[in-house]
Amino acid sequence: MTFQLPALSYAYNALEPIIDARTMEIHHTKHHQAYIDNLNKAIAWTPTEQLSLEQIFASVSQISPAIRNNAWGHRNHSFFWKLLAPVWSTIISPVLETKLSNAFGSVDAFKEQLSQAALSRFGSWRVWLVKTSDGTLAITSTPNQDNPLMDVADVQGTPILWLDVREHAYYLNYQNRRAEYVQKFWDVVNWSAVGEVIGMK
Ligand code: MN3
Repeated sequence: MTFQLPALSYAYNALEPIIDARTMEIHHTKHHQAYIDNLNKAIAWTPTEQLSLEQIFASVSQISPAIRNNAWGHRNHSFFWKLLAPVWSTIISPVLETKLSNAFGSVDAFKEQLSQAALSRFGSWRVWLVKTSDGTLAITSTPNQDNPLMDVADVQGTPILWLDVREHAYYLNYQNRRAEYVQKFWDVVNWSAVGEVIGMK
């Protein structure tokens, strides 16, 4: 199976002024594409070539780091694009607001806790909102391209939302002002998509 870059459901400039068109284009066509190219290169002429992404993840302990990192990079970014929407184009539903408030105190407290988690990590960490196996919501972080779906994750669960805080996600617009990027990120979250994922098992 050869993996291909998924198209975005919005234009590169759709998230301006929070995320600029150039950053989106580079992030999508260079960074995400690179994960896909490296994944296709790593699986070529190996038995893994016959597997779907889900099958690759299911046997993650038996596959090479190159396949593992690039497969997750591909999956994480495909997911990330769906979590974004034009500024204030979606709202938090009452059901979602209740779930977030029950777990974190309030929606603002949830945003604050996830932002703090994102800003307190250095290097290649990812910060996630996950739904754990008992149905509760939790914030956790994973190194590199790892994911809370992996059996090696400290907190395992279904990813609901993650925030890309690598420099390539914001540097053109924000340079060293990562905190400002994290703060403004909330204005382009696709709350409809987040609500849908939370509703899933
Ligand atoms: Mn990225």
